[in-house]
Amino acid sequence: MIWNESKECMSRDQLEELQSKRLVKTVNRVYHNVEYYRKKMQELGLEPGDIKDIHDIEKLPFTTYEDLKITYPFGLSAVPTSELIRVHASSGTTGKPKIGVYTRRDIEIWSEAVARCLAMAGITRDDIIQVGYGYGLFTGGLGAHYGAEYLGAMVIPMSTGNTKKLIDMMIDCKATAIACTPSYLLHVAEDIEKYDVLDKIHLRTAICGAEPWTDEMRDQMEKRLNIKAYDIYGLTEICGPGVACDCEYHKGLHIWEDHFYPEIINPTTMKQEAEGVTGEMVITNLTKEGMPLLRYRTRDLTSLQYGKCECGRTMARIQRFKGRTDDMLIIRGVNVFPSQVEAALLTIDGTTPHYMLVVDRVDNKDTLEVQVEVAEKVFTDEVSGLEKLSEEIHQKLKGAIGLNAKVRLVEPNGLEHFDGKSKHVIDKRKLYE
Ligand code: DLL
Repeated sequence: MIWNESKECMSRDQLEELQSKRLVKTVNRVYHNVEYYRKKMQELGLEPGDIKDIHDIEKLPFTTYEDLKITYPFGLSAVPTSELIRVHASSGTTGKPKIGVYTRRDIEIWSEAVARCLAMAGITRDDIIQVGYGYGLFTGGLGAHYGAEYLGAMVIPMSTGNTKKLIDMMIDCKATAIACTPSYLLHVAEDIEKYDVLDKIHLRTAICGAEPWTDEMRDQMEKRLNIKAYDIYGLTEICGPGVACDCEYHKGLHIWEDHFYPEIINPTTMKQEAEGVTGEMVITNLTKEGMPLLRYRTRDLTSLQYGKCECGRTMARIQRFKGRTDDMLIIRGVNVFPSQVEAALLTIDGTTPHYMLVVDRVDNKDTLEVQVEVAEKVFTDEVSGLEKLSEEIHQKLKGAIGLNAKVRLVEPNGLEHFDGKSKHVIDKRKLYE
């Protein structure tokens, strides 16, 4: 279902006109209200009048995590505190959290953006949706909650941390949809199988995001739970979940370009890349009042596809994320993303998507150990079966990442399972730096 047809399906010409108007307004707002941005623009010899339409965006300065740290917590706010009604934060990998602040209108726009995503996943006001993202500073819980209410669906605000209760409520309330991280949904699926209650659940749809996942993982979840699973993207700095989501054709995530202007840049030259070329995604807030960011470098690696989708939407599509620039491991000179390992593992029968890459440096040489949790049915097999599986994983990984990794099979539930964002890397080399 299309929630807001006049926006989601508008012609590219109309969209460009709207984006131009909104960019000019945002640039004026930050220039006059945010000293940090005014200085950044002045350093480039820029005045608001130099930005006349959306094509002038390349003249504007980038915003980075470093800028957020310098201005932490409210230095990029463009309105007086009396107009702000909410703050969210995401733990940065190092140092200060990444903050987002919101006016009442920002919350309304964000809720509508999430409602568009939920509608795209086929969720309606007749649905009962369990929100299994964490509630609190993290944007996942409250973001999905407000979006689902905006749509008119009934929300069960589960949060994370108690899977048994979540499954009990899922059965008792006949929940038809769930919003949570893909790794948590997997954990939920395993417990549903463990308690043997698959025939008691009414789930049809899952809306998963907050971390990278693969088509192989989608296939697995859809089959195990007999549902349709959709990918939702967002980040605290821009607003939270609901920046983009994929439709039933799964050909990329439609980004709501009337609010969030996307660019792909080459992170080395900092120049814009053409359609279809992978690079770092940069997003500009076109309508945010509380803390509008100009050309925010997300560190997420992907490409953009324009052109009308079969679903009728005209909004650009973000292709599956390759990872983050700060996720990329360089092992013996080879670039490795955890998502490549995940995709390879999921093609092998008997493995699970619970895995950990342990990177170390021994005698000045990088080593990689891939720990993989195996499925219950395999674990009860004989040793020879496990040896064969280990060798199969070794070969598949070599094909996928071009490295000889040491494979260590781990018994079911032997690795940590996450109910929020999952972690897949232990890089011991960093400990010595
Ligand atoms: O993760 C917001 C969110 C909540 C999105 C719930 C979707 C669902 P942060 O904690 O600020 O915000 O983390 C943002 O998570 O830059 C990506 O690297 C990653 N990420 C978010 N969604 C996806 C996704 C929330 N669908 C960071 N696929 C982003 C891949 C994702 N990565």
